[in-house]
Amino acid sequence: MTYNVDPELQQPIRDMMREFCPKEIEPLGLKHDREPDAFAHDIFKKLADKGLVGYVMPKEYGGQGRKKIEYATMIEELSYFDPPSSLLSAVSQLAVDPIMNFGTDEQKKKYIPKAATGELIPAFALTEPNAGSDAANQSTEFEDAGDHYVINGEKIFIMHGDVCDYAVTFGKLKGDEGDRPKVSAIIVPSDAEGFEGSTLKHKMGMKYATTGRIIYKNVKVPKENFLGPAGKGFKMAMMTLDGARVGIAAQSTGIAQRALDESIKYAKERVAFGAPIAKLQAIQWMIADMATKVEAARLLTYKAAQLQDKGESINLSASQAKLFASEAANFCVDRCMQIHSGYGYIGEFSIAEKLYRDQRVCEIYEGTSEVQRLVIANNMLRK
Ligand code: COS
Repeated sequence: MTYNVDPELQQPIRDMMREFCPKEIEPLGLKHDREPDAFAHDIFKKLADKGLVGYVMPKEYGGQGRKKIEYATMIEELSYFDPPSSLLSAVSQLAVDPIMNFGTDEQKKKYIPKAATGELIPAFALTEPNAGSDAANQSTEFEDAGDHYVINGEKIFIMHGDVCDYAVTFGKLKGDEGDRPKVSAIIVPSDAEGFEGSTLKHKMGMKYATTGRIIYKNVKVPKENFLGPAGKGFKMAMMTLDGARVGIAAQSTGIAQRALDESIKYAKERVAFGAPIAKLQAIQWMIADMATKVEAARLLTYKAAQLQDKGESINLSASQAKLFASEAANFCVDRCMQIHSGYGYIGEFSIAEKLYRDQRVCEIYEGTSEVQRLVIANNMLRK
């Protein structure tokens, strides 16, 4: 039985996901994983129809209005069955978050309800070729042209940037040539002339929650799309990422748990030297370490989600959860592969190979492990 911090809220979600995902999601995921990189519209629709895309978006804007602890549980379970599917849901949440927290009423009404139902696919466009970990180093420019802005620039590694209907785009006002540009944000519809989204090919894992490049060539955007206060975009982005990191922690926990469960199953079945390999201490120690890391990852994730629900700062706890859970998942997929050996390395025999590929990016996106350590150290040292 998986540990819950709030059984009344969490267990029904687990039961529902364990019924829904093996039938409706996992088989589609396995199929798409063997195909060339393309957004899984069929899975996205199934998730949206089930309310799992607008899961924490407010009810008044067409979402389910769930708490963050419920969201973490849902993402963990979805990721257990199919990691890329958990991204299909989480990316819409990531992109809508700044609109929810900093948008005008008109912007919220226009952009959130259709994202909640999956009718529109949003993207969060922060990263640039020269602004990855150093996210403040934005080059994309918004030029004031009277009643609209003209956007020029390039974004890369943008989840769903290739298929999005609109991109919450970060950049700087033209003319800001300071060492540290004052970042602003604007909502850019993808059908605007000069907006070019494309798919980045041959991704290692998470293949059908696609990653894109966006080029903005003289894209005209009405001023009503400007998001939040001018020059406050960096803080808006960082606050959004704090929340998103809890989602990646939940996703990592789901992957780690799956790797553990697959390892236990295989270790009991596989006979070597006259007995199941689960009898060997070498295997038992791997299982023990995996189980302990999974549980610690889960608890850190729930702690951060509960603090979010209380409206407290999660800058520290989100980074701790994301760092630990993603590295725990790395440990678990690696040991899962080792336990399965040849049968793990070849995808036709087990899920170990797919888990191994899907996991790796959890230590990279929404801030690398090194960035999480930086955030944690900053929190410790300024006390
Ligand atoms: N919430 C609110 N405000 C924040 C914040 C947060 N989580 N993090 C930083 N800020 C504010 C600071 O308070 C500071 O404000 P003042 O200038 O008013 O003092 C300002 O932002 C700059 O903060 P800081 O100096 O800590 O920022 P750095 O440039 O050193 O950035 C890192 C630090 C590396 C942590 C940041 O750039 C980062 O998280 N990078 C990774 C980006 C990322 O995750 N990308 C993933 C891809 S997007 S899907």
